[in-house]
Amino acid sequence: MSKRTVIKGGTIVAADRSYAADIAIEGETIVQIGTDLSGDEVIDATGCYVMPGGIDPHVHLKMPFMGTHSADDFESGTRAGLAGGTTMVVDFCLPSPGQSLIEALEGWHAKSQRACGDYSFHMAVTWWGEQVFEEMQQVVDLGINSFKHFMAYKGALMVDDDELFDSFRRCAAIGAMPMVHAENGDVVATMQQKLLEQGIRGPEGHAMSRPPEVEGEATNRAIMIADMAGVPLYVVHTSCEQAHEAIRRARQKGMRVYGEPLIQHLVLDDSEYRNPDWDHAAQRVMSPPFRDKSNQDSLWAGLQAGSLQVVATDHCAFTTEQKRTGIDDFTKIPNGTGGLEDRMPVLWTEGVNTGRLTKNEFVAVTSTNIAKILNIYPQKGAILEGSDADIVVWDPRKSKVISPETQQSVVEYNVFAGREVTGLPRHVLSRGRLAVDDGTVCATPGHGRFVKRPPFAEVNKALSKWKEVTAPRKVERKPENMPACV
Ligand code: DUC
Ligand code: ZN
Ligand code: ZN
Ligand code: ZN
Repeated sequence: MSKRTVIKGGTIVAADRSYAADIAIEGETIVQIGTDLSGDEVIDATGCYVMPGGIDPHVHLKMPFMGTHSADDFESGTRAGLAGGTTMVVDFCLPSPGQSLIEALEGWHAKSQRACGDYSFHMAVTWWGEQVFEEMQQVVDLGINSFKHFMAYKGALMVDDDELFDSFRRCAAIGAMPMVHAENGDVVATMQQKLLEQGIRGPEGHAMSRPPEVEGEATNRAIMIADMAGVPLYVVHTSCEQAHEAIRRARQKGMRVYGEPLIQHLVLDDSEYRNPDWDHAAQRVMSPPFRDKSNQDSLWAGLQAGSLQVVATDHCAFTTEQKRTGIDDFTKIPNGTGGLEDRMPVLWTEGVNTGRLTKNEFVAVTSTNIAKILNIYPQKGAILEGSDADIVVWDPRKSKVISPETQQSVVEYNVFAGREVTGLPRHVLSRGRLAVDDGTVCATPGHGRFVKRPPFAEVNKALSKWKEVTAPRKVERKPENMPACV
């Protein structure tokens, strides 16, 4: 029989309630919740909250992007997550246009072998054709139930509306959920050219080329397409009121549409791009860009009201040297910021400690809602008998000042540097194994496992009032393949 570990003396904080109880773990699993439990080993949780490990549904580890690769790999990225209480991440498998999805997936499995914590993948649809159409079913059979679509990055990753419609209908047929990066890529590309022509070449041009309007429009468009395809929709990195408003309206009509603010957009604003230090501004270049205070207020309100369900990071860290590729041209600055280690402490500090979120809401938006939306609840996202022992013993009095000197990420700066956080993990368990012990990170490379996410049941579909008129087309958008008008 395996060793029995007991977490004693803490208050369990779940998405729906808080209560005092001990937790017994055998192997990788929670086996008992109750009072006065005993075991071979005791983890002291006195004065702490005991919460399900965080899940970050949106990260990019060693992703080939904009001529380089994001700097954190699965080892440093998942270690950073664990250091901050996040026990599972979901990365995006990105086939290059024309590449087999299955071949790309093999590559992603190969590079995740040294992950310290559990992980899953979303599959990106970066091109369209019969092969993609067919392979989407295989991808679902291999444990991936979500397909991401870029409405931006024209000429690289972007797919257009007919491809979105076909892919969304394919998702509906195979029990998968489409996701979108919602920005109007055509308008962004035009704005970028105009700004460069006007001589605006610095990081401030990045935000100017991607105003909230381009995000609001694309969010509305993706929602309309999902409605017509009869499928739920997950909108990644919702950063502004215009996108949030579209999501609210769709939900009010009865559609399953989910919105995912990032911790960066909740607490950092667009004044960062006007910092005279080029490196400082470029380090904060990501898409969508940071917004003004009124948009931040909208995101916080959405988390309170439940119209936005999830807080992620889009962790996609680049070193300053990598950022300098765009020294003369903001369109060449690799897009992305880190945040995996800081998401939970910053959200606790700015959300729970300020009274904007309850502790239970904190657990919902960092873990439980995500597990439910991604169809892995209650294996993940819960402290229940039978759930994986992914657990954070959270000390609400522990403080630190965020600094790149002490972080796990390999990049040499941190967009939250200098910020004091109160509320940090004391212990973190990844499937029963200590990854943070009394504040010291002791994560094990290779311990992380791929988590399969089963397809959604028939009932998990949007309430489209449209009847499907045609089956999704499998063919590539070549003129000779276009059907004749009827
Ligand atoms: N946005 C980023 O900032 N980085 C990675 C991809 C994305 O959409
Ligand atoms: Zn490469
Ligand atoms: Zn994106
Ligand atoms: Zn992303």
